[in-house]
Amino acid sequence: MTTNKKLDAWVNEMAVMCQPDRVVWCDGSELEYQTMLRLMVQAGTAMWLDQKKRPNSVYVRSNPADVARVEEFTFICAKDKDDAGPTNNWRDPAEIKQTLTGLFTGAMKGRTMYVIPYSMGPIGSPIAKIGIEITDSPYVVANMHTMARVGKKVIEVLGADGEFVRGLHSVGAPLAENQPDVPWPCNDKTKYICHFPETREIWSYGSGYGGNALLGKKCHALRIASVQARDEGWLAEHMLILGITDPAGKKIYVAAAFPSACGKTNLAMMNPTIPGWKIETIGDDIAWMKFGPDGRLYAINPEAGFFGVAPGTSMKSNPNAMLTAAKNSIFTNVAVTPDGDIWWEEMTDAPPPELTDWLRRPWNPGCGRKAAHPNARFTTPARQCPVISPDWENPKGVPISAMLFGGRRATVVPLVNEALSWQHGTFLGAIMSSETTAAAAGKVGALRYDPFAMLPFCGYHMGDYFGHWLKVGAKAEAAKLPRIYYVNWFRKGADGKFLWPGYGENSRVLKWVFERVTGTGKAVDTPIGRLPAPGALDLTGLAVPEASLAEVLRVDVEGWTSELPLIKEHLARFGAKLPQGIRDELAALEQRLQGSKVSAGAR
Ligand code: O2Y
Ligand code: MN
Repeated sequence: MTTNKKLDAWVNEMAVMCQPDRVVWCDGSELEYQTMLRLMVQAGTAMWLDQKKRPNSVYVRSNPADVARVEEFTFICAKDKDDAGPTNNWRDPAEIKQTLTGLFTGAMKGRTMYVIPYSMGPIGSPIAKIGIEITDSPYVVANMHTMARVGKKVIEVLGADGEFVRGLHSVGAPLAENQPDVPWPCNDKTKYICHFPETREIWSYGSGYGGNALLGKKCHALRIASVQARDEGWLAEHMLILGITDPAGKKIYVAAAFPSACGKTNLAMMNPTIPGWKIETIGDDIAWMKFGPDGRLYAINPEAGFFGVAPGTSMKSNPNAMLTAAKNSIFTNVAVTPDGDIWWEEMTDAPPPELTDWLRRPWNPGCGRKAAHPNARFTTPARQCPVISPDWENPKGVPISAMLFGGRRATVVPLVNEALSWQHGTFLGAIMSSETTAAAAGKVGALRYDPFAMLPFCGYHMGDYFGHWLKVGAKAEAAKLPRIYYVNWFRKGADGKFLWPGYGENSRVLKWVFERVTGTGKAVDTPIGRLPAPGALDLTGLAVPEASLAEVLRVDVEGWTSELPLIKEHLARFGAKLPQGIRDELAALEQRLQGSKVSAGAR
């Protein structure tokens, strides 16, 4: 199985503790994937979809108590509480290991323990990292097959003394002898998603869903990797990666960070509306970036698939995601049609006349309930995406020319704003914010700061994370660093309607970014950064009133000024760990805003 003594010893130790009926080392083969699907169908976890409509695809319904990431049970277990910082839940590693050892003892009785060797990133890429996930869930094995590179080749690359991230996962539902299983085993009382940054370990107990259980994704590729990146001088970010090519064939690569529900997957695989321009997808969720020998930042997508949110995805909003998920996919918590296909809210203009909803109940359009869970997901191979980049598996990664930060802001924040420097861009990332929508808990329209969209995913103190970004910038040649932009597709007018059409029209903003980094785009200096000069944003053929375009690009000095106390309060959370560079940028912004009011008053 492996010549790696550390791996062998760890798997044996975990097997002794978890007491599974058998241990299976995953080889990553197609046969293994099919075996997992069949096991899930036999257990009632999954149902085959109509094989003509959705070839080789299944439909899975989870336990209603296990439908999303559980941030309240997610912990960073660093030795020093201060290393977890104010934005993470913390547990003492020794104490929580004791609790977890108690929970994991006998946790896999009656089940199979699967050992999944996986590579985050193309196998053997200098930017990729290896992990081993131990799990008692066939659903996790099947999803990991799609989301990561799994199997024998990984064991070969790991070799006798390679390092790996240790991930232990159990649904926390041992079976007594002859006890029948349930379709979605999980533990509805106890859940722990624990990260041990110092020892590069993840222990996840009680949930079988998404980010809680597919440990390569958020747990490894963001929380643990962000700590590795800090220690080794690179960046592990919650960012999509795309390539954009102009009509002359010149191509650049862009990475972009947005909080959930801001259309990251849509942007990653958009069809541009401007003639002659092309967008290609490298990744839709995570970017790992390291400096290449030429001094530029190179990015890989550590994942091999998309775990996309289904509701809202349609042939209108994201045709390329729909086409990707046409086959070889797993659909979780969506609704199912009488003829064996899937459906979710907004997938079609009119809903089908009858469905079975995600809770197995009959559903019809007038029944007043959602057919799919709002966090219903499709797991689908990235290689099937019609606009996947030919470079998406390039082991060297792709050179990043620009980074976008963004949020959902109805007011104040303009369509696009170029940072004045890497330090200013880091400041813009640090103050990223979104207004909460009716779907989120809490007050509608309240500002939620989500620095770099990493709030739930940074494995260490967020103040140190800002410091790491500044250090990365300081050690690089400034001209070779990506330029940083803050974008906002969601600004609204006085009538409460969106000022900017979004979706494929966002390619106009990407075109300006392209032209800025390649030297032809014109900009004007403003107190908040550089905005497109008059005429610099290509608006040809765009049916949007002049007044809306003026408003979406307006620098709202009053609005920014009245937001300063909120920004200060947000940054104060990081106490003494807030880097001087961020303090300086805050002071500089305040001064520029003040100065612009004085000069406006003098005019
Ligand atoms: O609910 C989950 O477990 C999935 S969360 C997720 C999945 C794919 C991409 N991004 C996210 C996220 O929360 O950022
Ligand atoms: Mn994400």
